[in-house]
Amino acid sequence: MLRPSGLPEALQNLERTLVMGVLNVTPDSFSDGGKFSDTQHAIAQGMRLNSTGADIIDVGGESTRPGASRVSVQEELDRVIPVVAGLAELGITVSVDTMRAGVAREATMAGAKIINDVSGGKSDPDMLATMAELAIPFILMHWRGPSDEMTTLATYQDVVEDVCAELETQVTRAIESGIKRENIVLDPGLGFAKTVEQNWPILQNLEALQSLGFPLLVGASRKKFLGELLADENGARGVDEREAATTALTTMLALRRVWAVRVHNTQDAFDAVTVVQRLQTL
Ligand code: PMM
Repeated sequence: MLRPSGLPEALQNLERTLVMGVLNVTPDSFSDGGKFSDTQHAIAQGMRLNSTGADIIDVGGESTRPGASRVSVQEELDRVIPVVAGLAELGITVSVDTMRAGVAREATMAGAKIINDVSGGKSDPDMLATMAELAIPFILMHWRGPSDEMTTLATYQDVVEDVCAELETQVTRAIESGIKRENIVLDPGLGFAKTVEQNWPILQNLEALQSLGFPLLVGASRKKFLGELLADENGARGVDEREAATTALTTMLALRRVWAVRVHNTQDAFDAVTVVQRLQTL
């Protein structure tokens, strides 16, 4: 299984798909927004995610849901840094979901071990150089534009080929900026500048993404395309009722040996990846 170098030792040798637990410290994220906006609650929730199977806690201070507007740098720092520091102090591996180089730098000083940039270094012109300097794993996601514009950017000739080509271009920029190849993780960015239907061919053709030669992280958890798939006469299935569908995808992703899944329900994901690991080690 491909994995980035520079991970904490405990994660470096795990022979299964890792579970990244989502911890949004924001008042407006689509799934858990508003529940954990206070630092102590957020740290407690991070500990819960960790004790129920999360290998990594992904702390985010800015919502990326479609239509969301930006928060100030100071607001993002105030939300994220105390939570990163609190969890890191407990020995929990933390990644930080940020598009800002300044937040990436401060978060690393506070103990974050991975930076997860949904813009893949496109949003902040200083991000790639900063990541080169920090020299820790960098999750580079496929991204075409900010959340308040992305629904208008979902036009592709061939979604799988175009996503692969755009990721490859961004990887070249990252490497030219000094980021080490072995620190890069790729992510197709499900739901980001993708219509509900465009997510499926990406999931069906993971080999195309894997042939780029990097570890993959996939974030499908509770996303709209699952709610739409499971719609009934009352409309799309609600966010809290997409768990079995999420776990079905986690199982498929583990069978395809992706490096990590980013999920809200860490226990279900852990159980699924553990079952797959057992089957793969017979
Ligand atoms: N999705 C969201 C936020 N951050 N990061 C990565 N690497 N991949 C994703 O798919 C991704 C992400 C949006 O979901 P949320 O609001 O539940 O955090």
